[in-house]
Amino acid sequence: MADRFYVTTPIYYVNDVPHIGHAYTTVACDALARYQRAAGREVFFLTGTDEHGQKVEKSAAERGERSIDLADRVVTRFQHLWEVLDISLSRFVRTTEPAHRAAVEELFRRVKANGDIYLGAYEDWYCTPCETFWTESQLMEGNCPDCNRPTEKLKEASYFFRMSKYQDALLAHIEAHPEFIQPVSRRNEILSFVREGLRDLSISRTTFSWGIPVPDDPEHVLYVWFDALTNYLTGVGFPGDPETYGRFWPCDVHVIGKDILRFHAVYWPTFLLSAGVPLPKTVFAHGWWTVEGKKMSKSLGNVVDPEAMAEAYGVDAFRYFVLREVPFGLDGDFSRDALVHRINSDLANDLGNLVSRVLAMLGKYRDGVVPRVSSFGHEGADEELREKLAAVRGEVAQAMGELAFHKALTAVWSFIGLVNKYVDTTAPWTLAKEPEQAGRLDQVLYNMCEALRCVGLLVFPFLPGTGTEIWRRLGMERPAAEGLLEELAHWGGITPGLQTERGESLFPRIEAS
Ligand code: ME8
Repeated sequence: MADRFYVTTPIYYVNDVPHIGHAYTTVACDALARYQRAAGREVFFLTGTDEHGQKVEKSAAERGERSIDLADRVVTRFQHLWEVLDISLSRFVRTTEPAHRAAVEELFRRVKANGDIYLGAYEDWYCTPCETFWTESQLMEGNCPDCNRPTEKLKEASYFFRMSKYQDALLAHIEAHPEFIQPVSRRNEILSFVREGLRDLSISRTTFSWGIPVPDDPEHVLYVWFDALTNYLTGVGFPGDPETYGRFWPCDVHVIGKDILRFHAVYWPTFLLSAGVPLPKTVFAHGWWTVEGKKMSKSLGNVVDPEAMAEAYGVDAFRYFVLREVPFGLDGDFSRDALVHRINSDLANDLGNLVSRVLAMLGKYRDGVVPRVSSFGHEGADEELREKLAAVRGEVAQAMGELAFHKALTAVWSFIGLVNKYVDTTAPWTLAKEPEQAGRLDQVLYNMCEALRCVGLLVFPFLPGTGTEIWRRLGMERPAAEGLLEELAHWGGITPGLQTERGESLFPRIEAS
C-alpha cells in the first residue's frame, strides 16, 4: 500500500459564513487524514477558500468594501472554526494567493498549448441589476431566478475550453476505474451525463474583474471554477515545488458534497487530461444535510453554526454525531434531539461510562496503578476480548478504505460494548472480596486498561480530544496522536506500573429539555 495519502475538502466560498455543511465535509476529511496517519502514512490534508468571482465582488460592493477585505474577514472565520473543531490541516489555500495564481496560469498555459482554448462568444440570458448570466433552464418564466426581473439575451466574448474533445477519454477513464467516482449512484449519474455529450465550456468572463486574468488577455478573467479547482494542485506545490507535488499528486481523494460533483467529475478531469496532469484517484460525493427536516437557508433562519454546537455539546460530540448518524454518501437530517440522543447513548452510556468504571475500579483496588501480570488470561472472556479487537481492527480498516465512517464507528463501538460486557462478566468487585483471586483481579484489571488503550487509539481519528484524554488518564508516556494502529496487533501494549488518573466524566448526560 502506498505510504502517502492526499485528501482534500472543497474550498469554501467567502460570501457565506461557515455552517454545518462545511464542517461536515471538513470533519470527515480530518477523520480520514488522522486515520491514515495512524495507519503509518504520510498525509497531506488540504482545505481553503474560494475567493474570486462575481458573487464575492457583488457582496463586497454592496457592503462598500473591497473584495479582498471581505475575503480576509471571512477567511479568519473558517480558519478559526477549523482550530475549534481540531482539524489537522497540512495547508490552507486561498485562491487570492500569488502561489495559486501561478498554478492557475500554468494549468491554463498547458491547456492552451495543447490547442484546447479558443476565443468565441458566450450567449446567455443576462440580468442587468444582478449582473449575472443565466442559462435558459435556470430562468423562472423568463425572469431572473434571483430577483425575478426580466432578463435579456446577451453575447459576450469568451474563451472556450474544448471539453467535447475529452468526452471519450473521460468515459473510458470512468469505465476503467470504478473507484474514480463514488458512491456508485453518483458514478452512474455522471456516466449518463457524459454519454449525453459534452459541450465546450466557456472559461472566461469580461463582465466583472474580481478574478485571475487570462494569461495574455487581461480583459478577461478566468471562470471561477477553472480557478477554484486548480487549488488542489496549488496546495501540493504545483508548479513551483516539484518535490512536494511529486510526493502527493495524484490526489487520493477529493471529498465533496453532491452539489459540486459535475465540476469535480467532469470539468476537472477534462482540464487535467488536456494539461497532461494525472487524474485524482477518487472523487467522493457525500450527501446533503437538512435541519429538522427542512432545507438549511438564511431566509428560514435555520442555519446551524458548528462553533455554537461545539461550544454547547463539545467538539467530539459534534464530530461523532455527524460521522455516526448518517452513512457517508447519503442525505441526513440534523436535529438537536438526535444529537442529544447520540451523546447520551453512545458517548455518555457506552464510552464515558466504560472509562470511568475501569479507572474507578483500578483506583479502588490497585491505587490506580496498572498491574503487572505474567499472562493475559485464557478464560473465555479474555480470549473473546482479544479476538474481538483483531476483528474490529480489520472492520475499521475496510470501512475507512470505503470512507464508511459510520461503519468504522459501529465497529469501534462493538468493541466498547464488549469491554463493558467483560467488566460485567469478570466482576472485579467479586474477585476483590477473595484474597486468593488477587492474581486474577490483576489480570482482568490489566486487560481492562489494555482495552482502554486500544479504545483510545481506535476513537482518536474521529474524537481526537477524547482519544488524547483517555491516553493521558492511563498515564501513557506519549500522546495518542503518536499512536499507530499496528500497536493494536499485539495484546499487552500498556506498560505495567503506569499511574492512572480517574478524572471527571468524559461525556456528562444531557437532560432532555
Ligand atoms: O461550492 N450538507 O463552495 P461552498 C452537506 N467554492 N454538505 C454541505 C451542505 C449541506 N447542507 N452545504 C454545504 C463551493 N456543504 C465551491 C467549491 S471546490 C474547488 C469549490 C459542503 O462554500 C459540501 O462539501 O458552497 C459542499 O460541496 C460544499 O460545502 C460547498 O461549499
